[in-house]
Amino acid sequence: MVFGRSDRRRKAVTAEPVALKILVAGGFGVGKTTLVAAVSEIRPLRTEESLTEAGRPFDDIAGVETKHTTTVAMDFGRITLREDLVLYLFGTPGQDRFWFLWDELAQGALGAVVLADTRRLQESFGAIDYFERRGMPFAVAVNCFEGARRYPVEEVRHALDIDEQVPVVLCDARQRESAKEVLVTVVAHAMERASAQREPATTR
Ligand SMILES: Nc1nc2c(ncn2[C@@H]2O[C@H](COP(=O)(O)OP(=O)(O)OP(=O)(O)O)[C@@H](O)[C@H]2O)c(=O)[nH]1
Ligand SMILES: [Mg+2]
Repeated sequence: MVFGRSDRRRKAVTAEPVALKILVAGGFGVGKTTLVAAVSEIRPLRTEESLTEAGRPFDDIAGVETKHTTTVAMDFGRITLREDLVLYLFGTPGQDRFWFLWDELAQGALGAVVLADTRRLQESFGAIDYFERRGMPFAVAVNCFEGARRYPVEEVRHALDIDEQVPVVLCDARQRESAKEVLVTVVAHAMERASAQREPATTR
């Protein structure tokens, strides 16, 4: 009787999925909120505020003139990649004046997606610097906006001056499958890096 009960409990414990935290970062208006909403299986939490006339001197909407709102705290969503692997997604605010929130959002994260728009690559420099400096694994996802010229990933890598090991992929942040692929890339990259770091250094 007792054995049966503990056995059941053990089963329940092993069935618990692994939960990982992933950041969705990048500059202003690159599609972070869009990506989280596209993949989330729960209604995503958003913290959008209207872009106003008063904010015009600070909010550079050049290139994203159709944009009316901006994230002021974070986006939050969840996606089950496999039955034993759940990702919690935290989208960062894109504007410089919200940088102070990043350290809190980044705590405990396994890795990050840095979204980039090839028409405004410089928007995502700050996010790349941030993760490089902290040694947090990240992948760059080029969000292919309609009307934007397409560049080969190697050209984007060169323009962003990022390491060869950092994955660079093309995506459409509005498409669930495309956004999911980006997340799989980040998780795989972070896992690879973690296992490489665990391996003992080779002796020369
Ligand atoms: N055509 C096209 N439009 C997109 C795509 N991704 C986002 N958009 C649009 O671009 C605008 C910006 O998207 P958001 O998801 O709000 O960008 P964000 O990175 O969260 O912006 P901030 O939070 O203000 O930094 C929105 O109007 C989206 O509808 C895309 O892949 N293609
Ligand atoms: Mg946003």
